[in-house]
Amino acid sequence: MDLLNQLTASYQNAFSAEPHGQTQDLPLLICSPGRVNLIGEHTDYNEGFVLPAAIDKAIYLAIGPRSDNKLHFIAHDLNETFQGSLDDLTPTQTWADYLLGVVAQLRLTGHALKGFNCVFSGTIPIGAGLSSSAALENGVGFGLNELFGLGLERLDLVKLSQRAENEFVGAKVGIMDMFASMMGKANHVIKLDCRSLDFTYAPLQMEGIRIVLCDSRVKHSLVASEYNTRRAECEAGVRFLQTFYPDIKSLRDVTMDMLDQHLKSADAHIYRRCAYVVQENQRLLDGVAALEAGDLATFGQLMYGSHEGLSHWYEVSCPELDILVEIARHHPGVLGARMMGGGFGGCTINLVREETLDDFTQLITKQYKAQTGKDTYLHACKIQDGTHLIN
Ligand code: GAF
Repeated sequence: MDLLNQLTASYQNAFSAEPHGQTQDLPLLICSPGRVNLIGEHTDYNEGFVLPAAIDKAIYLAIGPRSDNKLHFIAHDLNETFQGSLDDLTPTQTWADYLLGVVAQLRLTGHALKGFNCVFSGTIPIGAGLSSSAALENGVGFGLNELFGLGLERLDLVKLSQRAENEFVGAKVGIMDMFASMMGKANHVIKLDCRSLDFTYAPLQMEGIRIVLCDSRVKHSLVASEYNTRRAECEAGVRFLQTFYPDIKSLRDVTMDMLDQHLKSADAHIYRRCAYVVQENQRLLDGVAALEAGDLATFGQLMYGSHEGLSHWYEVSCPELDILVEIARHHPGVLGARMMGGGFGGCTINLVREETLDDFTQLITKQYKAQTGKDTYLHACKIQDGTHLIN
C-alpha cells in the first residue's frame, strides 16, 4: 500500500466509528514539502537574502472536521496519538505542539475553528535539517484554511507557521523554512528578501547536475542554544554599529568597510560573526548572477566559500559536516558543497554531475565511515511545488 492509501486507511480506522468524526466525507489530503537552501545561511533573521526551494520529500496529512471542540492527532510513523481540545491549547513539549501552535495562532488572530482530526506521515528524514517541522506547521495551517474556509493567503500561512514556531514551540527561527515549504515552485529556486519578503523565482538550469543531500546523521545538542546565541551576537554587532551609523536597522544595512573601521578592533569575536553574515549576503547575490549566467562552476565555489564562513567565522558547523564537505571537494564530479540549515549536524548540500553520482555515493559512504565510524545517507532530490492539496 502506498503512503497516501495508508494515511487514508489509518484516518478511517481511527475515526469512522467516532460519533463526532464526520468521516462520511473523505479527509482532505495535503502534501507539505521540506526544503533545501542553495546558499544564504543564517541570513534570514538578519533581514538578508536566502535561496531555498521545496523538495520532493514531504509531510503528508489527512485532515477532517469534527462537530465538537476536540483535537485528535495521529503521528502515523511514530504510532503515537494526541487527544486534546480547542479549549486547552498549552504546549506539550511533543510533536503535537507543531499542530497546536498553528491552532493557537489561528485562534489568536480571531479565526473561529471547530475541532478536527489529523493523521500525518512523511518522507522527510527526521533530524536531517530539512525542515520537517515547518512542513508540518504549513500543512496544518493550509489544511485548516481549506477545511474551514478561512480565506488566508499563502503568505499569511507562512507568517502563521513562523509565529507558531517562535511563540508556541519556542524556537526563534527565521522565516526561510516555512516560506520555502509553502511558496516553492517546481524546478525553481526562490530568491527571497527576508526584509521586505519580496521574492522572485529563478529557474534552475542544471542540466546533468543533481542536488544531493548527504546526511551526517548527527544532531549535536548545541543547536538551539547556539542558534539563539548567534542571533544575539548579530544584534550586539548592530547595536554597536548604530552608535556610528544611527540609521542602520540590521546587518543587511552594514558593509565590510563599516565593520573593518569600527568593529574589528573593538570586538574581534562579534566582528567575525557579523563579517560572515555580510559576506554571505554578497555571496548569495553573486551566486544568483552566476546561476542566471549558467555558470555553475562559480556557483559551486561560492558554496565552498559559504561553508568556510559557516565553519570558521560563524562556527555553526561540526566535524562530521566538515568531513562530508572535504570528501566532496576532492571528488571530480562535485561542483560545490556546504553545510545547510542551522548547523551542528543535519545535511550537506552538494551539486553533483549526474554521471558521477554512483561513484560519488560510494566514495562518500566509504570515506565518511572510515573517518567518523558513522553511516551517511544520500538523498538526490528534486525541486517541487510548495504545500498543496492532493485530492
Ligand atoms: C534554521 C532556521 F529555521 C532558519 O530560519 C534559518 O535561520 C536557518 O536555520 C539558517 O539559515 O533552518
